Amino acid sequence: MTLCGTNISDETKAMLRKTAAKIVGTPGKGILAADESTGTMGKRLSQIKVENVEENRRQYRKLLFTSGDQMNKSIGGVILFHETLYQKDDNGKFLRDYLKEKGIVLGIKVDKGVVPLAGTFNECTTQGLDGLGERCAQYKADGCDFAKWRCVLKITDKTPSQLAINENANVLARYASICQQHGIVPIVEPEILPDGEHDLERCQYVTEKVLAACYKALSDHHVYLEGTLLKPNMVTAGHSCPIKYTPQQVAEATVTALRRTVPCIMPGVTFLSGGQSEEEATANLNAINNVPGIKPWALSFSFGRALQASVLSAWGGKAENTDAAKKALLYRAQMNNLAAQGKYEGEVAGGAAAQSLYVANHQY
Ligand code: 5MM
Repeated sequence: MTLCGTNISDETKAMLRKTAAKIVGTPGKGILAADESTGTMGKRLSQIKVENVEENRRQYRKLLFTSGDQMNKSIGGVILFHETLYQKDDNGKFLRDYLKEKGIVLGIKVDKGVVPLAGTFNECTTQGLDGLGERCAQYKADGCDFAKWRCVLKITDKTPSQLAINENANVLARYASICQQHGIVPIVEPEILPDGEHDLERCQYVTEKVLAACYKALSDHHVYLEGTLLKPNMVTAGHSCPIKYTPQQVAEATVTALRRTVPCIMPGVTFLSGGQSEEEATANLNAINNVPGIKPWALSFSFGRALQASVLSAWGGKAENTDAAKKALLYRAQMNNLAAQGKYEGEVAGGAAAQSLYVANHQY
């Protein structure tokens, strides 16, 4: 007979549960997704006219990780890109140690990016399984206790195809199983892109199908759900949909999709922001936490763009702006901390936080 988590020891299971609890177990805590690969970082830096070289990426990540002691009130974990894990400051201190000193859990992006899925209408899967076990062992030894793997699905008249849904669910489950065997909590991220004219109902339908397939695959691969986290899209209408929905409608659709598909034993849902403006993502997260009725998981954030857009814009690559940029990160983290508890009351409109961060066909 095969059971959930049969291939890992009770000790490993306890370790995985403890890690997940450290990341999202305190109400309001979420994740800073700072794992932009070099190409994606180039896009972020070009927006502020900063050259995409290792030194600038090092300066920027150091800024993020030294933003202040209050960081760990809102941020339970930070996802790093491989390069960042091994970068040091001018005194030879690993940047990652600034996070560890604050009790923030280190995460690492272990996928190797999206590749075309032949025979589909421009759909994709995510590569990186080769050598993943060895990489996980090394990352664990170097201080990482959780990992992230992002798959991408697209909504059009013809997609997502069943092939894309199944393939991406399977590869996420394989990745999750390998991580757990190395004592690493896998974040399962099946991102449904917001491109298109589709309405909220269509996004909800597709999200339910995708999540249901993911949990079937995770079960097939005996993944220990208590030692995982889920990083889904919020259920939103397509970016070009003429109908505008309220945060309450988004929240109702999102929580319904989760209730229908995500086992209650899974500890935390950490949403991606998916090109929403910082304020929009925060307001939607807040509404999600205020949907009445049973919500057995932590409902929190693992934002990339929606935690960093105003930081990048405040920094602008200039040393004299470092303090302002750090403040911007702490502020956004605090707003999302409130939202993850359903206590966010909005903020002064019109700043950088209100600007859309949507990028068409955002595959990196
Ligand atoms: C932060 O960006 C993450 C890594 O992207 P790459 O493909 O460049 O390596 C990305 O996976 C991110 O964590 C998620 O898309 C969520 O980010 P957003 O900006 O949607 O919150």
